[in-house]
Amino acid sequence: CAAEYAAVWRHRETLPAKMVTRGNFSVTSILRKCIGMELSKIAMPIVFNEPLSFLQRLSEYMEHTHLIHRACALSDSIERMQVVAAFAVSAVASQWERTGKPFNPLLGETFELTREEDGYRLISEQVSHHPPVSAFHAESLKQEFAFHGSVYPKLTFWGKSVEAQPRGTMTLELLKHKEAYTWSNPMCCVHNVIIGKIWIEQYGTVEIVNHSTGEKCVLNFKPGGMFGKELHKVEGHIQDSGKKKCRMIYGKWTECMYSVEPKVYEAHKKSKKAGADSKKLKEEHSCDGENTVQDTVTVIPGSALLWRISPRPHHSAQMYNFTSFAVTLNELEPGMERLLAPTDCRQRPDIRAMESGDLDTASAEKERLEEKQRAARRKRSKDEKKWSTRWFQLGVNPHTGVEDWLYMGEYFDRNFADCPNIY
Ligand code: CLR
Repeated sequence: CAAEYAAVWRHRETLPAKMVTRGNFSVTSILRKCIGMELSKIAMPIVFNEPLSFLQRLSEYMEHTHLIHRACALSDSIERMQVVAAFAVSAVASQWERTGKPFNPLLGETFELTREEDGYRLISEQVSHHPPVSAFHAESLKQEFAFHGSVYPKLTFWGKSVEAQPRGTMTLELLKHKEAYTWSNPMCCVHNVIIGKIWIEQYGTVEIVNHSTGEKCVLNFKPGGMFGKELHKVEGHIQDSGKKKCRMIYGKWTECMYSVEPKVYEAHKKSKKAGADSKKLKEEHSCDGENTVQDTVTVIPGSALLWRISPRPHHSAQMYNFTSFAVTLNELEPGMERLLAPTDCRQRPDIRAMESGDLDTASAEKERLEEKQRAARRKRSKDEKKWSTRWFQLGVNPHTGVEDWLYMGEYFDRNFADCPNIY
């Protein structure tokens, strides 16, 4: 039963209320004591949040699902890898300019998302609280693909910046091609979280492996460096099972990705070194009515465009820098309320209150929910009972052989009778 709620629903384009700006909220005193600490141990005032749960934020990996559909339709495995690489990069593109802290999911919290128009549905669950672990599983409505993973974010507060290491494996299965690709996401560092101009770096090597063919894509997310010249740049290559480079991939995770033949790439590099003129195509990309950002990617002639980001919605800056996709995540579609699991984060009163601009209620409710969670844990330990997850189970990822949280199915049968009462 795919069409469960409104078949045709125009998703909202704005949030119900304007965001409350952080102003000159004094947090220095709180934060001075916290350098080097794990972020989850620091009680942050709610103005630093964004009205989404971390489970919803993770589902933003799905914003560019059209790329998975495109990969499914390609008959050549190297061509598929190119598009999968673009998908892996696009999955982290919504991080750009985002500095709000999503709400920590409560243990047992879930989030479901069905997108008929994009042909998939997703379910996620908070499977562990200490350490926090979120598991998600997305599947095509026509059994064409599955995309799943678990994220164990390790967050460190460095005074001016927050560093997030999103441990955990992403697995993309293209069922028709009997292929599985795995990778893990790059590091993310948010600079000037408290004051100053914020900027976000994603850096590190992401290795995408096609387990059926042995082909690999190695992507290097570059750190900003001394003068910020390399900021947002992603470069890499695809190699066949014999380790021969067969395609170069380049671009920026904030903007677009291209692929080109290695020969052409090398020739271009040489000519640039020799000082010969390289054709620079400036691309203007406006993200908001107020601040126009100029981004440049030097396009090497002969390249193929793999992916381009869509512009942020109007007034994104007053909506926590959300993308159009993020704006819709906490929306209650008609008929949805009676179908949702009682654990779905759309039902969280603190997030709902923050979304409608009522920070006092949001803060009080957050406090209440966290206390309820602590009380439930104390009771479990007194009764010597263990928490059991509802939709996912700890197992072994068949492709990597590494421990992973695997979806057990049945969520969409909607038998929610034994869901825990967490709100
Ligand atoms: C980045 C993309 C990864 C998964 C991931 C894990 C943790 C997230 C991080 C992403 C983005 C930045 C993040 C972090 C948790 C907290 C941090 C949202 C989504 C925010 C910016 C911290 C705010 C801190 C305050 C002091 C304001 O694949």
